[in-house]
Amino acid sequence: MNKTEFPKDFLWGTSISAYQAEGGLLDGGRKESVADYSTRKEGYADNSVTSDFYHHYKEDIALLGELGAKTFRFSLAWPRIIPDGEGEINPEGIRFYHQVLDELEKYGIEPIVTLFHYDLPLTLQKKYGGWKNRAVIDAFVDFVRVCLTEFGGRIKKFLTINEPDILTMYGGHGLDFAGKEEFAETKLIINHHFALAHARAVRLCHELVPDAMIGPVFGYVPVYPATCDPEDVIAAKNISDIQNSFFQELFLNGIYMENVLQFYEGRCLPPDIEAGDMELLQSAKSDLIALNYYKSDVAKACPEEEEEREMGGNIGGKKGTFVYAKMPGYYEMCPNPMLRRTDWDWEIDAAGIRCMLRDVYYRYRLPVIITENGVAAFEHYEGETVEDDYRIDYHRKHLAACKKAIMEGVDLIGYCTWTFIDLLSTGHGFCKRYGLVYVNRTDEEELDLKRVPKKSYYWYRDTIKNGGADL
Ligand code: BGP
Repeated sequence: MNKTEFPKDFLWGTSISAYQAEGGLLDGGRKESVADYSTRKEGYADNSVTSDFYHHYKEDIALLGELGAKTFRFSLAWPRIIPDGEGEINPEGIRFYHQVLDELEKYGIEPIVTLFHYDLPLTLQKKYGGWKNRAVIDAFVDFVRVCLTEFGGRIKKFLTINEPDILTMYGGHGLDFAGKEEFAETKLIINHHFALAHARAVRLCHELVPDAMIGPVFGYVPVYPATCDPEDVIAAKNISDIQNSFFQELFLNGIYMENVLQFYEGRCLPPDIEAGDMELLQSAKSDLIALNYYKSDVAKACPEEEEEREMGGNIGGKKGTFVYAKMPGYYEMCPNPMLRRTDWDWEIDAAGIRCMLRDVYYRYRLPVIITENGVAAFEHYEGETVEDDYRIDYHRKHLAACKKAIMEGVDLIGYCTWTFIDLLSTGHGFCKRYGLVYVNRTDEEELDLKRVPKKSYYWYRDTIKNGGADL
């Protein structure tokens, strides 16, 4: 391969998830999921209609075709395929995804499919209390079996659980259905169950669809030390181990990092490791690693006698309102004076994606794919299009950094922008937009849901066409 170019078969793509884009909540036999509750927030749209991909998929995939996308990363909604989470399969749900796959095939677009993107069927939450109960792992594996059997002939890249790291660190997304305290106490148990569910899905995929690839999805956030003071370097390592390496080691190597388990001692219950668990985790060998990248962090040392401070997210998109966490004896997070931030205080850092790619690839030596990368903004459509030059700038710089990582030897097989069409943000309704394609609605009103390609859509189309030659 000529290392100064993107590989010829590079998977240029874009991404959505079911609960954030589909809508059609009770259409076609789908039943409720925890996401249908966790997205109900005063002043914001919920997931009942969102971008209505469920009814617009043909039009949307035609736009994907015009974009020249080589891949489309989406998720299969568990409550659409097995509405109660276990037991009866819903033929209409299966049919819907076959129709989506038909459309993708028409345009020669390869599907990359996430098996769990936060939409746990509500029945499982009510019956078992959610992921903290091992019964949910069995139900998930049965769901995966259905997906592999039904779609394994057509889908050759599967991803297991979206961002177990971000879920464990910050909760939400229905994991705290029974209350934030319960989640805080059981988070390592839930994460252990995610890891077991992942491992069983990997093994099942290898057994049922041996020509497919399967792997985890991490939400990796590189951490820089605030200064070259060795204590700041240790602080950055502390938080990076807690939020990044701990999960990669568990999901990819079946190992628990002792320093991170020590950190959690007294803060929450330990993982409920049973006989055979670690062997199972170690036996499940992933074929690829999917990475979602948005931002980097900065940490400095935090003396033991300081007071602990919880992270406070900037929910409303009012710049400067983010509250940085402080963990005495471990780290204090702080802003990066070298970087610009979005309205939601997410640092814009193209070099960070290169740091991440080199770190992950050279540690695990598996093909990597970027399944999410993008920038959010408040946007309005007035007239012809949306002039999102900042998004073009963001993707151009991040792709250029990816190209450098490829030149440095990283086996990066693809890049998906987050998102294809505007959709519901995980925490901030519809006004926090990431799309290459504007969807005409607001948090308050559904409007006509018209699709309007933004300026970034046309830029990405040209970039795909010339194979990233201008990057
Ligand atoms: C990732 C999730 C996505 C997505 C993205 C942006 O963690 O995988 O589902 O939404 O973050 O986050 P947000 O919507 O909160 O801006």
